[in-house]
Amino acid sequence: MNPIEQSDPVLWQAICQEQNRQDSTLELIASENHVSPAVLAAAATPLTNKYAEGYPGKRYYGGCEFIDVIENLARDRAKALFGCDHVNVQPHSGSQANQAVFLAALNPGDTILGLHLDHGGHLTHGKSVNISGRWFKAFHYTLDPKTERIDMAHVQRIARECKPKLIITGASAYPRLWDFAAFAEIAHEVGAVQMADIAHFAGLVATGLHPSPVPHSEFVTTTTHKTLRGPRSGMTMCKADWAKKLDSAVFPGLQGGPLMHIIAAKAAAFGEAQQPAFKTYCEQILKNAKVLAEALMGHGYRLVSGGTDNHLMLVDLRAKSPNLTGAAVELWLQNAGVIVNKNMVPFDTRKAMETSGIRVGTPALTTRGLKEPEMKKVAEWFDRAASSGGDAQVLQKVRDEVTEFTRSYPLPHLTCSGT
Ligand code: DSN
Repeated sequence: MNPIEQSDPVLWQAICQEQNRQDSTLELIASENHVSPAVLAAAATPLTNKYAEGYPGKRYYGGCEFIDVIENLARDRAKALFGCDHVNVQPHSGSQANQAVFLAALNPGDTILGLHLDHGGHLTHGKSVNISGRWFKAFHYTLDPKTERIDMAHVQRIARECKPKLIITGASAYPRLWDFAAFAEIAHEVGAVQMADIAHFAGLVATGLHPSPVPHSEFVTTTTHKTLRGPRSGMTMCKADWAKKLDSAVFPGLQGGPLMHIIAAKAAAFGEAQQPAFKTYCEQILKNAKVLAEALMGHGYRLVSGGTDNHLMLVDLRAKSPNLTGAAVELWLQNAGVIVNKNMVPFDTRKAMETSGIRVGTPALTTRGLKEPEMKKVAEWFDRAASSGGDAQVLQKVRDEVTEFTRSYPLPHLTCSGT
């Protein structure tokens, strides 16, 4: 029996309900994944008890001799995976991984340039409501209206005009590859440093399936829980000459004690990512994404930029039916057991809480073992739910089929009973 079950049945029930939800639904949120039992186990260790402010060999607390081993393991594995000069594995999240770069490389009021949030960028890349947009003068590049891809001539023009100190690459809803070398050329021309936020496609970079920004960017940040399939957390890599400033920015600049149980889980995930099986997994993510994209287009959906080169795609619902909104479809799909998030499409006329688009990705379903034939089924369920007009009977029928289907792809988890 799990100790929580005995000591706190109310909490245990909610945990089990969430676990059962994950087990019985299809996770198509592009930024989510299912960690391995080893990563899950590492995150649930007594390392959570330990204060370890500082870095290996230079701590502000006694008793850190094994903590040092663990943090060094995580660092060494991350360096080997990405080929970077230096890495800080202490950021608690992707946002803090990015903030560490801001603190290391910028002063308040400096100018930054990143992809617009409405075109696939991220909140922390200069959105006005985020600290990155409040404390810095943020400019944004947008996608080409025809190709819906990044236009390097447009980026160069804006960079020459606004003269940023930092150029941010990477996105949370961009289905195409990034040309980090071309960005580096522009950055060097205008005297900026480049920060590549590879949170979404870090697993693809680690396995050589997406161009790496490491040779071209002063800083590379990532979350560790998306395609990299580690615990919910972040990390920041940099060139050797930024190492000291980066480490001071993370601690004591932004954070206090590191979450050592999560750093252990990162070490476990990075160890898994070094295995040949992880490359096979990432290759399958890409194959699945291609088949899912084709199948969705076959059902009459338009994909932003006409397809995908990575793990995600943005479905523009308007081609299917002009009145369909992302908010409605997200809810209908949820009722059918298919979990997605509404997302603005480039040049969307609807707002972020409504949207004309849905973002979908294949990392989590690929972890569960789904392959190309199953992607076609998933597209069919997506279409039946999205075309249902919210009809409860149609949605329940899909829900029953999805529940039955997921029984063949069980997730390794805690053992829950009585829910
Ligand atoms: N919220 C994440 C995503 O879904 O892409 C990015 O931080």
